[in-house]
Amino acid sequence: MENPNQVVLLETMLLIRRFEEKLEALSKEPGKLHGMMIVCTGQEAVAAGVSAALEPQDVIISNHRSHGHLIAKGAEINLLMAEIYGKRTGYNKGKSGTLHIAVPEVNALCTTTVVGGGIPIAVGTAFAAQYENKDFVTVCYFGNGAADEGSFHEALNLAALWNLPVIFVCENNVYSGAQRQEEHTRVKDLADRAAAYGMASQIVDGNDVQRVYEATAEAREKCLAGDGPILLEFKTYRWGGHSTTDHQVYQPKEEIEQWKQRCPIEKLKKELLGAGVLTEATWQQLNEGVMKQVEQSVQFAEESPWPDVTEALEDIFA
Ligand SMILES: Cc1ncc(C[n+]2csc(CCOP(=O)(O)OP(=O)(O)O)c2C)c(N)n1
Repeated sequence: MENPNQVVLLETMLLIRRFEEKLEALSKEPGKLHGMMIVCTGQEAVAAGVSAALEPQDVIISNHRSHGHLIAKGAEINLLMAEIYGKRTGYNKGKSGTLHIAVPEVNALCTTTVVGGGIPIAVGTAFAAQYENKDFVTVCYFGNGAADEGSFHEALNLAALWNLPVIFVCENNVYSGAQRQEEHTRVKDLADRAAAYGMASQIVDGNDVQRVYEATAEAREKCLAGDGPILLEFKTYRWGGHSTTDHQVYQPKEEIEQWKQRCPIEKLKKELLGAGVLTEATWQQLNEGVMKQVEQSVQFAEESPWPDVTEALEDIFA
């Protein structure tokens, strides 16, 4: 297992951060974006570290907090931004908007906002891999709240029973909507639940991109050797409210500040500056390059056409 390029990891996290900062800014401008934006600010190391350990053929199933997962898996931000704007050039022809984006081009097969709804779907794609003897794993992203849904328990049980090549990625960001974890379960470490199904699990610092990468790479190897599935619980924190319409009154300011001190981007940046891999000048260049890409994606989206009304009933199954 070869370590990923650390500057690429940093760039991926930075791209996710700047892309979503832009979405937050645009959502405050009248007439730009439709609906609320659900961002993963503070949690970027999970998406970046997980995807660094995956191959193009590996499948991801995402949830409502999806932008980071999609960007890290290789989705192009022009097409993502256009989709979020609802434009014809977006990945799903403007019909998905921010919450349901699928990017089959990079095997990001499904984003579902039904909390816990993606977990059985991931068991399905993992079953397909096993049944057809194909060399790919499925990664399923979900939050700590989703781990209290019935679908989580049924899906994990079946995945373990059938030894399926699926990596269950629980992004434990402390909250689930406005509820803290201790308000919806007495279990402290959700990874403990894997034992109930005879499944392996690991608790990992979700703000350390290298640790995230290593845990996922190891899990992937196990899955491909027929030794799956596994539950990875990444401990992290949601800096913002549940969405851009949430005023965060329930989140203690000191808690947010403490977690900001553990910013995954700052952590890696500091390490790379210390190791001489990065200088302040190359960091500036990286940041400016990322901001330019994000600005270009906005321009692409704004200049793109709206879908035609005649297409409204295309691409639907019922
Ligand atoms: C089945 C279902 N119940 C409730 C909701 C409303 N809802 C949307 S996101 C969310 C919180 C999910 O929390 P968690 O799974 O911890 O993910 P996070 O938002 O923290 O990333 C809720 C309750 C929903 N979309 N689907």
